[in-house]
Amino acid sequence: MKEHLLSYTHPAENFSEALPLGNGRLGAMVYGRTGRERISLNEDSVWSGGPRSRVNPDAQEGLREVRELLKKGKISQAEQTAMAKMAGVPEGSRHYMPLGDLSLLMDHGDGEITQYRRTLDLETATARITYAAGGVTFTREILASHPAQVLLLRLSASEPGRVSFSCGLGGRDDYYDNCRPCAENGILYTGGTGSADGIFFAAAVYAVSKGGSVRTVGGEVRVEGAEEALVAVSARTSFYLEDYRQQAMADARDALKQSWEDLYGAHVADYQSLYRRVGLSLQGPGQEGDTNAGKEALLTDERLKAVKDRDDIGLMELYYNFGRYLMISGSRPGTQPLNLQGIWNEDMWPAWGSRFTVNINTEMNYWPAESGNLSECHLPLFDLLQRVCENGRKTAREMYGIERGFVCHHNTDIWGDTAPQDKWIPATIWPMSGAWLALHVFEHYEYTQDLGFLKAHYPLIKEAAAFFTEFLTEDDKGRLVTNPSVSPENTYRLPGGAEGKMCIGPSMDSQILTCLFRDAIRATELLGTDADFADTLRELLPRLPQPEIGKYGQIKEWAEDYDEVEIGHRHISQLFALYPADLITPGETPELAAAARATLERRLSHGGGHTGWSRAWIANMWARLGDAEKVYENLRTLLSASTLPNLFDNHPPFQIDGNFGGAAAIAEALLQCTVGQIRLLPALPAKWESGEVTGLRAKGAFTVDIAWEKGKLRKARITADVPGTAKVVLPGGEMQIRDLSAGECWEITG
Ligand code: FUC
Repeated sequence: MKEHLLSYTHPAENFSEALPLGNGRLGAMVYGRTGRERISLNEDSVWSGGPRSRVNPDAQEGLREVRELLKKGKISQAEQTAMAKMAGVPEGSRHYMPLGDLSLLMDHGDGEITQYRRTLDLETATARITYAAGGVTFTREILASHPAQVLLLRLSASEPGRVSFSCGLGGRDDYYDNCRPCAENGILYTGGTGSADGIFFAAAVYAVSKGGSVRTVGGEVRVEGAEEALVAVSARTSFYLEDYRQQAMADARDALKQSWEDLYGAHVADYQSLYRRVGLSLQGPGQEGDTNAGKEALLTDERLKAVKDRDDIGLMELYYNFGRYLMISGSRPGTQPLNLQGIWNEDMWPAWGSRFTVNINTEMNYWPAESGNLSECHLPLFDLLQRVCENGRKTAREMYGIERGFVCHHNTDIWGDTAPQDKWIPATIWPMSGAWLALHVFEHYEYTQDLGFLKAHYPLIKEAAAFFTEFLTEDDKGRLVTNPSVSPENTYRLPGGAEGKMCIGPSMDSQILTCLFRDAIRATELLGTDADFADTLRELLPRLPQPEIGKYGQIKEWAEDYDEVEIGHRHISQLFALYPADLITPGETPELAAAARATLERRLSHGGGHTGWSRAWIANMWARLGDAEKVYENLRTLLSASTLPNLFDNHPPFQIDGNFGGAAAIAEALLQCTVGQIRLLPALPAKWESGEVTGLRAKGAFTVDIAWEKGKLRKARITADVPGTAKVVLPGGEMQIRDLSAGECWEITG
């Protein structure tokens, strides 16, 4: 199948039914309403307030006390002290905010609306709404252009002179200060998020028409009696530009100097240069009777309801493509990274501030980037990490008295805030996110083999690791452990029945550090730099605790073999080693892999995987364990239980991480890799009977195409970007690819 279309027969009633568009920076949710269209808008730098320094002035004293209290097992006292003396002040980093709503008041009479259709075409990144009113067919096409940096709408009708409407921005009277005509056919809206050192923004709405007239009326642009009209909506902020007002006007005005055909052509060419790098085609149950012509008729919301009772392989294909679509639409070089809602949020006070929650959610957003051949979409994360690093040095010094490196806790914001975010014991004091994010830097290098990138970004890896050379403390077995920390966001039960959250040396921390030290050492070798620092890390590395097996045959989550209070907890941090890391593999650590399986089974048999992102993580873990049927089952549950009508992931509420985690799991079923090893079809579900994937990427800068039929490999092709050697693991054996030169490819036919 070729699944690229989301399709509906009714307008969106709410955000969860509206369709997302984005050019990386500007986001839009299209409701597709007939009388009064609503398109909710975002610009990725519209965040509340300015940068702040929030380190608790009592933090160092608190740190000493908390460490001692934890060592003595006085958990509750330690937690109370930590919240009072270590949590950031004031509480809370900045949050993401909407830009406003574009409304279009359509003037097509009161006739009955018939033949309504609303689609989002992932191949062209274009939303399209058509319906008939009073015998005339009206069409609205909407896209977010990256080349033109505007949201564009084309409105047309089947009869000349019938396109009449008013359009303008609203919905944000709480922070728009000004709205004035800036041209005969354009309005400029300006505002700020309420604080003098915060972010100011400007949005412009311009329109042009073929036939009829365009003029501004009040705070809107009015088009009357046209054959066709184009509307451009732009937005710029002071976060990126000093002359953001001028630029907002120029964006919209200049875009409309071009024809729709040119604008559309440039948009599609730009978008497809990313989207078409990967092609996925799955064949299996649920596709009987589907034809290409009939595909138009498949309604996305109905498929989602039906997938509870029937297989729909095509929907999985669509979900993968949608994940890539969201990545391209929400994260481009130079933009902000994807937050909890990507870039799509219409709430003034969104859930969890729609921030960067960096104890899993932001990282998960980028899991499919490299394998999905969207490496450059990963870059905004490193720009944010740069800001985190700068602030985090200060936090390391002021909060922990550590002069080297940087630290960040479980949330950050557009300014790269690094102080503990809130007062929530299961999450707040967790100094590991800088370390986890730094792993993404090295991962980007591993996939691209871009030494220039590694050189430029190596300081992030180095400083993330350097912090821990001072922060780690010795446990009673002489091992090096974090203190204080948490196993994100879980609660344990002490033998006496009391509960605890904060602890010394949770398993995930040691796993993250094992990977970070390994990557940092490797980076120094590749760059021929910092030999002394590498030696320090080589000494510390063997002293980090390794994953251990507990009384249920599970991977221990904490240093002690505690029970969890909520056995089916959504976080499965102790399996970081299995995915995203590669410290546990069925081939190399079979006992730990069996324990990882026991851990997953234990979580799942107690209601685990109840949030979308958790379900998606679980699917990835099953893929790593090579359990194809469990991958399938969990992907299907992700679709049936945690997916909203517009295909957005549902926490609940909407949270985009599951979309990316789910997309990553689909790729993970088809291809897994470490540097030097490429596994083809490692967890191919039986129901993906036949199929093909082209353009996936593997570490070592390889591009991989795989075709299979009735569950058997039919053909594979591996192309090297740079000279390379790798072991290829096939379903039935292994082969060695030796010394491919740049551009050369290796093929096998099954
Ligand atoms: C973590 C998760 C929650 C949610 C929040 C944004 O705190 O435990 O489930 O995803 O981030």
